Amino acid sequence: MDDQTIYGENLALMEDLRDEVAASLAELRSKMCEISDFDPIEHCLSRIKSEDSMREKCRRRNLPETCRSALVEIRDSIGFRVVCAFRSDVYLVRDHLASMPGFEVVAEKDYIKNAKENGYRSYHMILRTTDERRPVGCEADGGFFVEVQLRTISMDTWAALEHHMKYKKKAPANERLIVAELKRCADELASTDLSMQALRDLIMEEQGD
Ligand code: 0O2
Repeated sequence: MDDQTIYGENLALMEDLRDEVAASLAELRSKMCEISDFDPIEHCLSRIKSEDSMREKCRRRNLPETCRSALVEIRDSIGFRVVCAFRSDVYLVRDHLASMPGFEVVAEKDYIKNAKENGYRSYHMILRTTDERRPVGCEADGGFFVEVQLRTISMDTWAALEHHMKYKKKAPANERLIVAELKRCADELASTDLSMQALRDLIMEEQGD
């Protein structure tokens, strides 16, 4: 393994970018609490992908373990997971991120409206810096990427459990049954998310919010 970090000289700038997006989300939260007394974000996690995970992902994708692979080919070196109580909040946060100065949206996948076959639901965005901040030492012709996964609490609970099963070294004996049950639960949770959203809309409407 290289002695040098796979991110080369970019790590400090990546940390600044992560802090900037986190600060923007914190700003949105306080603004929304002031306006409507409703925090759109239940919790938010962010990370710079660890050296080991990034190298492992390069190998999984048959890419050389280089700074270029980590910052140009792979787009989740900086990652956020934003968990919201309600579906509409997911889209509110999405709109906020899409209008952040200094960033553009380069890809989006709405696995909430178009759930994956296994039941996975989440809204994925890839943002990229549009200002002068670009990775150095890896022939990047664009900015830094930031991956954001947005979901409701129930989608998050489901994804964590499904991830746990998928990455277990030994497949469970009753895997087919578990996969089917997970799918059923995902659909039930999605239906409850919709009911909760309708209830919230009703309550807010009656209160004239
Ligand atoms: P890791 O090791 O978690 O980083 P892209 O990253 O866009 O180039 P892809 O696979 O098209 O590649 O992206 P997609 O579908 O947007 O998925 C990105 C990430 O979402 C995945 O990371 C997972 O963390 C999560 N994800 C996607 N599908 C599922 C799913 O079915 N179940 C769960 N639990 N999580 C999922 P990676 O890239 O797989 O790897």
